[in-house]
Amino acid sequence: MFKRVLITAALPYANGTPHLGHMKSTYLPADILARFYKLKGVKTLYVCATDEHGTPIQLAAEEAGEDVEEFVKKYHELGEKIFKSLNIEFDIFYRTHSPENKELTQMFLKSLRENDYIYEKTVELYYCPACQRYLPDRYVKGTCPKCGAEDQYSDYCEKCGTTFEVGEILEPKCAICGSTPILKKSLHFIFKLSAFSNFLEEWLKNNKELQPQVVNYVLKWIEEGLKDWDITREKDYWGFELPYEDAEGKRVYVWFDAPIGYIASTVKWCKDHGDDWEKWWKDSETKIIHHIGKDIIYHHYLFWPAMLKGTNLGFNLPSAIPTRGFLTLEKRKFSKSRQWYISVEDFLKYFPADYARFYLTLASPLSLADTDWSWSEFKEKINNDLVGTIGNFIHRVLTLIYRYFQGKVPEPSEYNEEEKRLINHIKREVERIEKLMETYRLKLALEAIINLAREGNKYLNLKEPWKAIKINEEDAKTTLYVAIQLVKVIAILLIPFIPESAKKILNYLNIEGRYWDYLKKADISPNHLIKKPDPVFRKVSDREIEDVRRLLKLKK
Ligand code: B3M
Ligand code: ZN
Repeated sequence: MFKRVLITAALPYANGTPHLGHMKSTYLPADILARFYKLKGVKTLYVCATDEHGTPIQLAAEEAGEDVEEFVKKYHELGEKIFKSLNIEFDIFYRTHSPENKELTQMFLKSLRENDYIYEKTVELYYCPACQRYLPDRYVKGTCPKCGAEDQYSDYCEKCGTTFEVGEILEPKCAICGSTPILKKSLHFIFKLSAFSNFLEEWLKNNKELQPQVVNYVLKWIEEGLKDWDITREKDYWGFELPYEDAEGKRVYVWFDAPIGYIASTVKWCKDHGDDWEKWWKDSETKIIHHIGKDIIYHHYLFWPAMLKGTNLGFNLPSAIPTRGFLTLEKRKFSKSRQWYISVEDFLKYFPADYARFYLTLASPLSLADTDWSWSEFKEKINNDLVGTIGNFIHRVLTLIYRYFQGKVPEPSEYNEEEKRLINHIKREVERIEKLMETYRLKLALEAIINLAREGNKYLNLKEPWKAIKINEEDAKTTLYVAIQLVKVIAILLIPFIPESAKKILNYLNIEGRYWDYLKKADISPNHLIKKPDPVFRKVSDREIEDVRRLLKLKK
């Protein structure tokens, strides 16, 4: 058993703003899980930060004519606002360019070197004399020596799939200014990932919470042989300094300090709240759950556990790493440069945040497969499942109680077979939904909640309390008593998924406080007063769908 849950979501780069695609693969599932554990009363921290170092960010700042520190700060604040607007509720949204992260990163580097997991090596690098800077792989382009394809990155040919070492590509050109780079030698520090092959293999095979689909991939990479990892960049790189006397002002590669940012965010939160960060990272009763998109599997399933292990400082390894595929938009890749994406801001001009959360959850299975955002499906899920099934059931029950019993929950008589069956079924479903949530299958959990509402509607249609009230009032009372218990269950289960709407329903129900106990143990008692209900959801119109579609066309 565990006492604490530390939940992280991959750190967004501080040179762009997260869109609905990022929300579906990473931030929303993590947020739902964090809300779920908090609801259950488990000590939970949900941490994130902007990932602020590296060449792309440095160049973007230069291009914008801004100081890089100002630039990342601006994007940090922008990101913070966007997450808030979708009710992604981090306990802390910190930054990798922070004193805490610097200190921790240097601590990692020192320990790993002391333990012989970091060694020196002279490497050859491209240097652009015109720009007067070293050029990372992606900033040199040339012709593939194997297939002759032009305009390929210096480390990989997209045409024939060959990977290159520095110096192999023909006619290299600086991607920034177009001039021809020269090769320079430099002393670099290399992380000995290869030394962890056996350890990682064991860990991957024994940890039953890791996604089998991903584990199989990663085991194949280990089988093919892990390459050691150059974690050094040159002086003019935007990143932390290496804490070594022989490092001559060289810098730390962004992917080394980025995951350490998870710890730094925790440290900062603990400082601010008088808590002990080591409990969150070293205590065996803490569960650490990283949420990521499928493009950063290598970093989280290999580099990161090896780094943690290699320090020998007693860090826990990740308990689980829920990994999800991307979101396509009407079957095409989200692309900011092609203006084919839905910004959170645009979405919220038309619909409430909960509508995105609801639909994205249904479009986000625990799987590497990409899923699609389609506006017509969005409309269908909102109108049929959220409004037609959930909203309708809740509204029917609340208004009937309000109308016939002046808002007072009626006293039930004896249950018939149907009622006994339904009550048992609800109990079993709550247990099952809890299990689904604990194993990160949020889409299935939400579908099960929708189904509960569907059963609720069926039960009402069968019992017809609006007719029974005239001929058999006792029966109408029992029906509405049972039905409002189901409304309560549904509303509480919905809190992690659609928190704003759930709050409204709970407010009509006039219950508050220890929801999880309320869900599993207590009924809403007879004579309890509910408030006058209004419909919580509204349908999406064809007009609105046309409008948002037009917005996309404009972008194209
Ligand atoms: N900044 C973003 C990405 O590749 C990258 C994640 C860092 S997580 C430590 O999706
Ligand atoms: Zn150049």
